[in-house]
Amino acid sequence: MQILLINPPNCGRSIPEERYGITSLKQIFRGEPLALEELAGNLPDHPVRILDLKAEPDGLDRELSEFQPELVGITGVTCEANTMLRIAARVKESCPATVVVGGIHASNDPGFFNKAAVDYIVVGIGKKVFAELVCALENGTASDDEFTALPGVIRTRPGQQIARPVVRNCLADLVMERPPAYELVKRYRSHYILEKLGLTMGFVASAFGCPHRCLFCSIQGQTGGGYLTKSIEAVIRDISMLPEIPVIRLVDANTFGDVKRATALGHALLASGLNKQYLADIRSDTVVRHPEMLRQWKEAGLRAVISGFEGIDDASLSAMNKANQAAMNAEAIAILNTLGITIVGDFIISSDYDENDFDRLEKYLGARRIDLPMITVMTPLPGTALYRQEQHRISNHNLDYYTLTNAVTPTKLDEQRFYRRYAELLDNSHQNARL
Ligand code: B12
Ligand code: SF4
Repeated sequence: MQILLINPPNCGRSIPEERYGITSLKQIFRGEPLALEELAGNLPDHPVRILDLKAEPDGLDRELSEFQPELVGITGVTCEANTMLRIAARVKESCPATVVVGGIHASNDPGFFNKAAVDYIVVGIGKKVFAELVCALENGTASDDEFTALPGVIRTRPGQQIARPVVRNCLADLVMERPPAYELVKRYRSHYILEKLGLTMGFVASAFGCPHRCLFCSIQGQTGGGYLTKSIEAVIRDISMLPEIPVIRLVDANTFGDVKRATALGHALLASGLNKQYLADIRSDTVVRHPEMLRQWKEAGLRAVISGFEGIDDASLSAMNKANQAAMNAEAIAILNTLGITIVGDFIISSDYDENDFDRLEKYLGARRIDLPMITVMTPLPGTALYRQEQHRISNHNLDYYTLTNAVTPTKLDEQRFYRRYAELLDNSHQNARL
């Protein structure tokens, strides 16, 4: 079966830009569509192509007419969901392919895709079940009920309610014996650069899900709440498949969620002689409890960590169910500074922020060495616990704006003032930014 896997173009809309001409808050990121490479890696018996519209925004029509796919898979985050539907509709207009959507938005809010242009929605890790779905479609014998019996697969029924299936993924779903098909994005490689360093960067997944339950986070929808790790051999193998690439971003939500295994992985990276630099996500409490692990990872090549500090006081952390304290954040920053590990620090501002709140965060960032602060606006992403709590307050339901840089609930400050302060905060905190 001819299979085309599509990564949507950079999209998402910006209120500060559209209403107030503030362009600095719109973020453009680059990176390979690892989700699609993982899926393709488990389809060895089929001709598969990946179309990355982030690298090649005008490629859709050409690819559809040249390749004539029989099945199209589309991935995407929440701010890309409307675009995913537009791509699906374009596919249906131009060929008779079956359209399947998956990824973080489909996993958290599958009902959104219950539309005529979409045939199947895949909830969760998807690597194993997607191959099973392809097989069943190719055989052409399964009934709708049999398709729906595939765990995490939903047959769309536009106009009717569909329920989110209860999916709790397990290790077998990672199909880790089959590596990602990195070769399918070879033609796009030069696009996947870490601009700040001018270096090419490759993505490797070493873990899925997270053992924590932060209120705003959509990661739980990916695995059904579980935390699953690839074997150390599989991680080393995947990194080795990117020999020309000096920087590896471990794209896990939480690379260090199992400390024993993370320590073993650090040892293996050091012993492997791969000689790469790594970027990985870690919680601040893990840094504080296991500084020796970070020291060892630094030796193995850990250049930078991405850490969700999120708030600057215990009250805000507790309101987010972060299960962490401000003192942990402060101590982790000090440890990472001492170890010489670059810190990408995530902070979340709220639409309830007033002048005083902005002043406090600005002062906090000014007083600490956080090399690259990333500041987002608290966003009730559909499917999250925060969404269930805040849905009555949402004033903007257009998912194009769910980029985490727009306020989708009313701002306490005058809206223009809110975005001016937000832009100033970002500008000031990025004066000496480095990675
Ligand atoms: C790498 C990454 C990126 C890369 C994406 C590369 C690309 N696709 O082009 C870049 C840097 C471009 C990026 C951009 C953004 N990102 Co991002 N990103 C990530 C990150 C760190 C890893 C994603 C990943 O590659 N995982 C590994 C793969 C293998 O797993 P996966 O994506 O879940 O895919 C598996 C399954 O979901 C499933 N699946 C996925 N797609 C499909 C499709 C089909 C058909 C099927 C069957 C199955 C399937 O199969 C895959 C294999 O098992 C995640 C956090 C995380 N750990 O998940 C955030 C994350 C996905 N990003 C997020 C966000 C918000 C963004 C941005 C809006 C920017 C921002 N403010 O952070 C932009 C959006 C882009 C835009 N403006 O258009 C959020 C999404 C939240 C949400 N619900 O929307 C996340 C979860 C981080 C967070 N802050 O919470 N991101
Ligand atoms: S620790 Fe990070 S990945 Fe885990 S639930 Fe919280 S925000 Fe999400």
